[in-house]
Amino acid sequence: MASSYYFVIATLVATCLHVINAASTSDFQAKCLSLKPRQYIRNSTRTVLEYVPGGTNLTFPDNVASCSRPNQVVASDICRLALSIPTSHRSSITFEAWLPRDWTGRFLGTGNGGIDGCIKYEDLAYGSSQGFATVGSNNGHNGTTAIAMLNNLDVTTDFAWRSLHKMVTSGKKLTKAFYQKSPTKSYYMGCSLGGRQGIKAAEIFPHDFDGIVAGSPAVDFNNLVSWRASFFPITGSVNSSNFITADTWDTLIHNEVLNQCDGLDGVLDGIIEDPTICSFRPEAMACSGPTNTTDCLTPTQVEIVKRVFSPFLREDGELIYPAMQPGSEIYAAEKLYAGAPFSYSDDWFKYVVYSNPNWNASTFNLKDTAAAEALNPGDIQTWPSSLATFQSIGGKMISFHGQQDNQITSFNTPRFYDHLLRGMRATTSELDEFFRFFRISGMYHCNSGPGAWVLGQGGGASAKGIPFVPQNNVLAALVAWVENGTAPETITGTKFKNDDPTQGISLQRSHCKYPLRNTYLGGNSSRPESWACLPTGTIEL
Ligand SMILES: *[C@@H]1O[C@H](CO)[C@@H](O)[C@H](O)[C@H]1NC(C)=O
Ligand SMILES: *[C@@H]1O[C@H](CO)[C@@H](O)[C@H](O)[C@H]1NC(C)=O
Ligand SMILES: *[C@@H]1O[C@H](CO)[C@@H](O)[C@H](O)[C@H]1NC(C)=O
Ligand SMILES: *[C@@H]1O[C@H](CO)[C@@H](O)[C@H](O)[C@H]1NC(C)=O
Ligand SMILES: *[C@@H]1O[C@H](CO)[C@@H](O)[C@H](O)[C@H]1NC(C)=O
Ligand SMILES: *[C@@H]1O[C@H](CO)[C@@H](O)[C@H](O)[C@H]1NC(C)=O
Ligand SMILES: *[C@@H]1O[C@H](CO)[C@@H](O)[C@H](O)[C@H]1NC(C)=O
Ligand SMILES: *[C@@H]1O[C@H](CO)[C@@H](O)[C@H](O)[C@H]1NC(C)=O
Ligand SMILES: [Ca+2]
Repeated sequence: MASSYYFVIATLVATCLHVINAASTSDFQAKCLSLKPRQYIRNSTRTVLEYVPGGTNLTFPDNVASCSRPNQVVASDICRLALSIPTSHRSSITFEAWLPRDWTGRFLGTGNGGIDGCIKYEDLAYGSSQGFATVGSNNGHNGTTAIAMLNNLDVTTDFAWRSLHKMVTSGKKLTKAFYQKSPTKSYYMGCSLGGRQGIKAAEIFPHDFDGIVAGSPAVDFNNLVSWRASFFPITGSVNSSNFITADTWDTLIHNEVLNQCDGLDGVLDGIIEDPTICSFRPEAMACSGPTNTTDCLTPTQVEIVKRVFSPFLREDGELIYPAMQPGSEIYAAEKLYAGAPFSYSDDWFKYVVYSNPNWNASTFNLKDTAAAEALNPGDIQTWPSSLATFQSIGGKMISFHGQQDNQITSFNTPRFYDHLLRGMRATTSELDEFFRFFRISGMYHCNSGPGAWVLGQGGGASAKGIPFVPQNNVLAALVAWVENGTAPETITGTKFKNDDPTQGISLQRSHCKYPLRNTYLGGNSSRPESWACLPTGTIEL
């Protein structure tokens, strides 16, 4: 009797819950479809307004192919809104808001990459699944080239900063209209160009975000573009006699880098914990005698490798951009050392700096560097010497950088950190009050690599298999810092076996806050407790 009585009650409760759930789903759907964005965003054109149930594999038939994002699985129930919003009489942004049914009250802006043109749908899915009202934009143009910037400074300006700001101000208005409540806190997350966008926002629109994750930031952008352009004249074209093939970079050179530097941290694991202490000597691979084999380098090739790993300097020896860090060669060879113009730099000079599609990347030299710097198109540089306003209103920023980054040398972020220290006349512990930088060993550009690289940083790496908690997830760490005052001391990254969370954890490491260095204490090196963050002794604290 009793058991069937309870069964009836349980069934009734379950049915009621289901009805409540169904009712709120249809309410949410109705609320979604009744949103009138033009009331809030003047002159905007609505292209999509739809309720999307969690689990839907959404397709984007109009998204340009070069963005390589034809579809996205949506993790949780959302109201999806897409708009075209003008930014001038000759420019506009494509804007998306993914407004979750289970809203935490938080707002999240997402960034872009390269010289895109591409909405990061994976970050919209990630943010909305964690309860953020999440917005993204195409940064003012579509696709992965800069052709749209040719003779149109408005498109360049959108790319440099205006698209993000427009996206945030529009996104906050729409979030408030939709939920009838302003967001409680506003966050940003981006990597690479997206890291730069976050730092630029902190500099010129310090009220836009309460918290910013700025990964592998493309700061000092003009000089970054020149540094990347500098490799083609160094390597020569694929057909030149001393061209170093991707195969040679992959095997011969990368293996020699590991041979010289992997063990400096006490553990032979393919991870160079701190590449700043790796003084790589390519001479070790020089052919002994006139042999022509793939097992050694000619004298000219030794010089090429040396130049690749040297700082990029002006004629008077002043630094333009720091050296590529060793450990990145496998993937750097695919783009930066491919014996062809690096497309992002090539486009920037052709369509933005010189407005000359016939500009020839093989002639790149220091005059081009100076021209790009002097022009600073759309004020894209992003090299603030102070973020005092952002700090004074309570803003918090977390930066991270993969220590085997193959696209933006990780040596540039310590340089930026030191630039802020000097500009703000701060000590590291003073900077720590609002800006913390974590060096992620064994991570390539923004994600992947031999190290413990899964940190909840978005970009498709999302939060694969890791909990949304401050210790393991950089976005959760930012939320805890902003809302609870708990600042992260370390960020624990995870490496899954074969990068597949279903196969289990292969390694975890608690990455240190700069300028501390992860130091091996002994024991199982795949466990975080076998390492400690210690002062390097080479940096004045
Ligand atoms: C909206 O469009 C009108 C007419 O084209 C224009 O005059 C006005 O400046 C635009 N407003 C905004 C905010 O873009
Ligand atoms: C989503 O749909 C596309 C085709 O539209 C398909 O290629 C892809 O595998 C699907 N993804 C999932 C996870 O089902
Ligand atoms: C960019 O693509 C979107 C579709 O994803 C389209 O609605 C928009 O008009 C395009 N923008 C430009 C400037 O071509
Ligand atoms: C290199 O040589 C191949 C075949 O000889 C040719 O097809 C290719 O265009 C050349 N590439 C460059 C960049 O000169
Ligand atoms: C090595 O030998 C091959 C084939 O004989 C030749 O094509 C290549 O140019 C030589 N490379 C160097 C660096 O001398
Ligand atoms: C670029 O300049 C190089 C060196 O002067 C020359 O060999 C090459 O043909 C030029 N490329 C184009 C596309 O004009
Ligand atoms: C919030 O702060 C308290 C006290 O500093 C700390 O014990 C707690 O773990 C923090 N909670 C979160 C979610 O960060
Ligand atoms: C070391 O730690 C890793 C990660 O926790 C674990 O998978 C592995 O089995 C451990 N190795 C030994 C020898 O205990
Ligand atoms: Ca190592």
